[in-house]
Amino acid sequence: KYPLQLNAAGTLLDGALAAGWGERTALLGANGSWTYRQLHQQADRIAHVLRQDLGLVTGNRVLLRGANCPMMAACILAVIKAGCIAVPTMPLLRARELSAIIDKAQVNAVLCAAGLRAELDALAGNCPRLLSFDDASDPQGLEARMARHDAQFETVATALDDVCLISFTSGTTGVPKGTMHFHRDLLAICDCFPRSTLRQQADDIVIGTPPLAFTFGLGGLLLFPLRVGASSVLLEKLAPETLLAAIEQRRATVCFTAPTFYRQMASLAARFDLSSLTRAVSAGEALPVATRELWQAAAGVPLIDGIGATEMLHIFISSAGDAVRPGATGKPIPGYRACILDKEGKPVGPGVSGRLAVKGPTGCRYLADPRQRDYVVDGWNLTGDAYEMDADGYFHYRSRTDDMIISAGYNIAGVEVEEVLLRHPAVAECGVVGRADEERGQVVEAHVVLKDGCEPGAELATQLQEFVKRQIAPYKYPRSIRFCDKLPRTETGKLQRFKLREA
Ligand code: 3SK
Repeated sequence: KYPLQLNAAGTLLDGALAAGWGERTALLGANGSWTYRQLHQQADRIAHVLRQDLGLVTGNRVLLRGANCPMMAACILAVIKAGCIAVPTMPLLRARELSAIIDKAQVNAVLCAAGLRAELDALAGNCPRLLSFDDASDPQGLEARMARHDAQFETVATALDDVCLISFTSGTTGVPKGTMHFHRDLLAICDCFPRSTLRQQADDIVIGTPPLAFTFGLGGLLLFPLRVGASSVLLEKLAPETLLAAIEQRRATVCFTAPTFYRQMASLAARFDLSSLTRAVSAGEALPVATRELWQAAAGVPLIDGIGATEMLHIFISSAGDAVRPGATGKPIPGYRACILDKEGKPVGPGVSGRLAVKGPTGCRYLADPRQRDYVVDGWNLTGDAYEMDADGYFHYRSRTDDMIISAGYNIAGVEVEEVLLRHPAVAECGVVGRADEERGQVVEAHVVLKDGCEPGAELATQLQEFVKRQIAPYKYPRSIRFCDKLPRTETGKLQRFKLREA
């Protein structure tokens, strides 16, 4: 339904002015806010710098490095508007990881926040042309160059299925993959979940933690609000208190973050006025029922759970409002289809768990990666998640397909044990994995972070084991319990179970 000639950033930015939203607030950052007109002008000036100063041509790749702030947002949009391909990267990446991305994506230029240059400077010979932003004193910096250019740039005519974004994911296994997305994909995600499920409105003020370099954040905090003329608060400092204070101060209406963050915010929520909030989206990890209940009770705002994937660009299963069924992620959002496949790739019916397969307007296209063959089969995207569909068509998360624990012949989903442990008053966070065991093949091992003031030790370990045995089949109880200060997580908040297994 999109025109053959399509530029996603042009559609969003030029479309906003054409819709008369020029004077509306688009972005709120730590140092002030930008209207839609200002965002349009900034992006246009950057696009001129890319094409004229750097000599980039259509299809060139530009690595972006910055925390969530208006300039980072403008850079992403400018790269796409200029017909180039945006390669946003997570702010915490180190030189080695950045170097691997530069090589793999064959990056032609880099736009980097001045405060994050060090890791790229360390690459010396392996970093293409680099311009810093957010440093007004740098005469060669992006802002100084922008000042010499016109605030109007004619959007480069691209095709709807030209690549405009390469998003890297290290996933939970630690081996990075580049996922390529078309111009039409960026608009498709705006026209699916936000319309049917989130019900994004022009007067929304969105806020949240996912980096713009993570497609959860790119969609939720930038593309979705731009599509409807809403406003987005971009936060550089991310802590539960900071997010709660910003919701109160900015009167935010929609929040995007991961389950762990909702859990942490729940214990602090009473100190803040969250009355502006009408929707809270949870994704990035499976949402434990305990966390859903804790947040709802503390903040009075129901959670909209969703599963997405960098490969699929954004959320494809979710439910909101009266359609929510606690314990289930939801149903395929309009535009997507989902089914469960057995080990042979055959669809299974309700009540049987297997691999989740999805089909829709977006899909996986790995950049030069043999794993493409395993991910897309007959047009179905085979996610790495084990799910079960119930008789009413709701999809229930079971585990990552490679995370199923097989102990003495029993299949045990670590997430089910985590659900129970999280209900214990001493447990702040936990991760449950299988540990090799001569007798049982694997045993269930829980890595537990305790709440402040709780004492780790054999007595508490036994209490936790008994607690689990009382609530689910006793063969699932964690025979091994390890207390730790924190759990290994990716920058996007996903638990790295492979690191727990290695521990
Ligand atoms: O990776 C995920 O979990 C995710 C969730 C929502 C939207 C996008 C993504 C990549």
